[in-house]
Formats: sequence, C-alpha cells, structure tokens
Amino acid sequence: MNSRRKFLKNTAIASSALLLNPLDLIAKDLPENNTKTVNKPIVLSTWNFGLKANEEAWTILGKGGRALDAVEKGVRLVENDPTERSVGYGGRPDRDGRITLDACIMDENYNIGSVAALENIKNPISVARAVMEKTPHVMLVGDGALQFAVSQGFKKENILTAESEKEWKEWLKDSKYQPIVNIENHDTIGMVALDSNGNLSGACTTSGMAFKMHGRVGDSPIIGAGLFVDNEVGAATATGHGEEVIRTVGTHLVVELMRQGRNPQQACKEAVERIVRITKARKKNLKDIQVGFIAINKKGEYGSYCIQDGFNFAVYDQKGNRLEKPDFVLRS
Ligand code: SD4
Repeated sequence: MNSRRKFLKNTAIASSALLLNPLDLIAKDLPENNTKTVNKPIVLSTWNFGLKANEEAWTILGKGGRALDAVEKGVRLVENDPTERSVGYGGRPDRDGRITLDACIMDENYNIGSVAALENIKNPISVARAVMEKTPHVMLVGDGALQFAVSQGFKKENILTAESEKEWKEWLKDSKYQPIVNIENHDTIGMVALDSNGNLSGACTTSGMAFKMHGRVGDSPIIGAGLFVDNEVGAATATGHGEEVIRTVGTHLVVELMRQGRNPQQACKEAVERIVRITKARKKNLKDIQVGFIAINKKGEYGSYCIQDGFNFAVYDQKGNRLEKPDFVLRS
C-alpha cells in the first residue's frame, strides 16, 4: 500500500472510532462482558432475616420480574415485622425515644431515592422509591420527608412498640452510647439483586444505631455509602457502623473495585481492609467496629467480607435460598 492510501485508511479507522459511543468503549473493558454464564436471577441480603426477605424478593425475581420491585418488596417484609428490632416498625429509638428511619433505593438506570431521619412511617423504603419516582430530588429528610410521605398516602402512625420503649427506658438509666457489634445477628437490611433481564437494583433500610443522637444519620440512606448500583458493573450494600462506611464511601468503593477487575469477594475484602487501615491510622479500636459488605456483579457472582466474626448474609439463586458466613479480618 502506498503511503497516501495508508494515510487515508488510517484516517478512516480513526474517525470511525471517534463515532463510537464512549460508553461502548468502556463496556468492552469490563470484566463482566461475557454474558454466556450469567447466574441469574440472584438476590443477596444482609443478616439472618435476609432469608425471609430473599423469599419475598424471589416471588418477583422467580417470575422474571424487575430487580427494583423485588428489592423493595423483600426489605418491606422486614420493615413490617415488629420483632425485627433494627428496621422499620418496632425498630430501636434514638436517645430521645424517637425512632428515626433511614432508607435508600437505586435502580438499573442510576435513578436514586432516599429518606433520612423519617419518623412515624412503617415503610421508609417505599417513601424512598416515591422520592425517586415522583420528585425532582433524590433525598428528603426529617419533617419534609414525613410531609411528603403523608402527601403520597403513607399512613402516619406510632411505630415505637412496647418492647422498644421498655428497652429505651432501661437504657436511660445509664444513658451511655455504646454501639454493640453484631447486635442480635440482624441489623440493617441491605439487598441487591440481578433479575433475569440482567438488570441490577438495590435497597437498604434501617432504624440506625440504637440510642444515637437525635438527628444522627448513618450510611444506609446515603447512595455510595450504604448502597450503590452500577448496572454496567455490579451492586453492593453495607451493614455495621455507618460512620466508618460513610468515611470510605464504602459501597461505591466496592463497585469501583469490581469495575477495575476484582470479583465481588475480592472487592468486599479490599474495601474492608481499607476501613481497617484507616481505623488503625486514626488510633481507634477495631474491636469496637463492625462493617460488612455484600456484593454481586453482572455475571451473578457474589461475595462478602466483614471486619469481625458474627456477620452473615442470605443468598438465593438457582441453587436455592441459604445463609452464608463471610470471611473476616479480626482473628483474635
Ligand atoms: C447505621 N449501618 O445506621 C447502620 C446500622 C447498622 O449494624 O447496620 N448497624 O449506621
């Protein structure tokens, strides 16, 4: 080929490359691009109560339904249960005896919705979804969130049960804020799912740390901290001490690590190790802290890792619904 023809050919290749959508180029670099062996649908959620939440989510996923609907329905079951004392109705109050709820939701199109410090509503996750779908905003807090919820037909009701009130009155005797690691093996419910169309979504909901300061907001309603979904890559959610998860923008970190090629297990481990390093550098006692991540990628692979023993999660896929225990850092 003479040099002029070579030049014209190269120019044509270069200009056709310029016409490509930049997202196509990024997608080619992703480790999950091979979709032949995708394990779907799959749903993953935190703690023991994840088992029943997964069952509920599977009523949608198993029929080919949308991951977004599945995660909302799954975590609602736990919000509605007054015997689950760390989420929704019957959750533990703050130090003033008020239950303030945090929740967020994210779909396959980067749509997000969130509520923080919401009182007197049983299902903050559905209010978060309404924020996502019916407002120009992504987060509403406190009174504003409550006003919006009521305007959308959510019932304003007392969600402090006799048990939670009794426990709070007991706590008032010493009034010491000492978060307990792995409390009762169920805390925040975080759920991530991949549906049969290959789309990811996630939801996260909690009453937060028991006896927190009034107005304290944790990681659970914060996109990128308690929950993050990127439909090109994967999804992750967190439980444990929210302050530490926010400090590292934990679930965004997990998803970005997956984007760089880590599988979900490696990504969760590396994010937990980052928290460990930072905690040590800040001269804080690691034993007082628990953080657990769970994650899935576009292939339907999943993984989890936590700081200390005691955290577990539930996974439901074609092999059925089961509880698994992740590996952890603190060995002594
Ligand atoms: C929070 N991450 O409010 C939540 C609570 C939780 O184990 O998961 N505790 O910080």
